[in-house]
Amino acid sequence: MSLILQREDYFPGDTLPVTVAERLPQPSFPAHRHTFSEIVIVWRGNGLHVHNDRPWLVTCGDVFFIQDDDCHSYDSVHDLVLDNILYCRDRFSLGIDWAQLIPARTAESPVCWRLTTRGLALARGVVTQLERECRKNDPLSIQLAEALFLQLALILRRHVYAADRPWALPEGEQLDLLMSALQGSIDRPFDLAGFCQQNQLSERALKQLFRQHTGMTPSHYLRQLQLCQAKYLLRTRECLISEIAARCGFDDSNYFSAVFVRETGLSPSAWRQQFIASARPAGLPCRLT
Ligand code: RM4
Ligand code: NI
Repeated sequence: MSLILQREDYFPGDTLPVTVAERLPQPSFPAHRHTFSEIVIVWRGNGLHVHNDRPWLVTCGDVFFIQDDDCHSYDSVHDLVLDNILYCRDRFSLGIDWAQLIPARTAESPVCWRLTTRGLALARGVVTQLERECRKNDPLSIQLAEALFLQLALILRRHVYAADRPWALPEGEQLDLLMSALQGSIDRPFDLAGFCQQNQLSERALKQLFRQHTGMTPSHYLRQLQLCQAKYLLRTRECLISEIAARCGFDDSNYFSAVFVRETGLSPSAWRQQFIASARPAGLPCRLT
């Protein structure tokens, strides 16, 4: 494979650290390497992108990080519209640890990210500014271009949404995921370790995040949800305490009663008694569904 794209052919100046090559559309393009790196952001359409021998069907919201020694090509394109953000790391002058920001490929796989819709819109705005700035060659524009590139890299980091790497989900979304799992788990035990494993999240980091935002641990939160549900059922249903316990995630109704007493100061039946005298019509059926 001999095609190597040269900096001179793509960068308008030899000090410019970054430039934007719009592809409206991106035609089929043979396998090649570069003497620069690129970030590819796909805006619309679709096509086959072969990156270091691995094929990806690319479409709107896909982002690829291409290192200079990577090899890639485009094929079977249909109205594929993308921007190539070309950059030369050695020309950057801000003291940024780029390795922390721009993901490097691993031995097994190149890096493909998916951006959330919001991330895509934000990236669009920055790329438009960057594209304008890269046409100028004065020192301030060059610095501004680098700053905009930094902004873009940060936006990508923050708004990545990758089903195969949910640890990269924005923190708010990790929290949403956990909250809804907990809410859906009122009637059964919740296995946080299993949940984290299944969603490839770090249990420690997630617990910390949860505490930061709610002031509780996930298990404390779940326990409170279960107790609220139990109070509601005790008040509105005339079922056995053991049935209510089961409905609230407790296999053992003695244990349920012990927890209930500890949390409310009353046993479940005493708690229910408080409402018996009040307006509830007699003989309310036990319907728990
Ligand atoms: C091509 C194609 C290549 C890119 C060059 C700059 O059309 O997108 O991947 O390296 O442009
Ligand atoms: Ni390329």
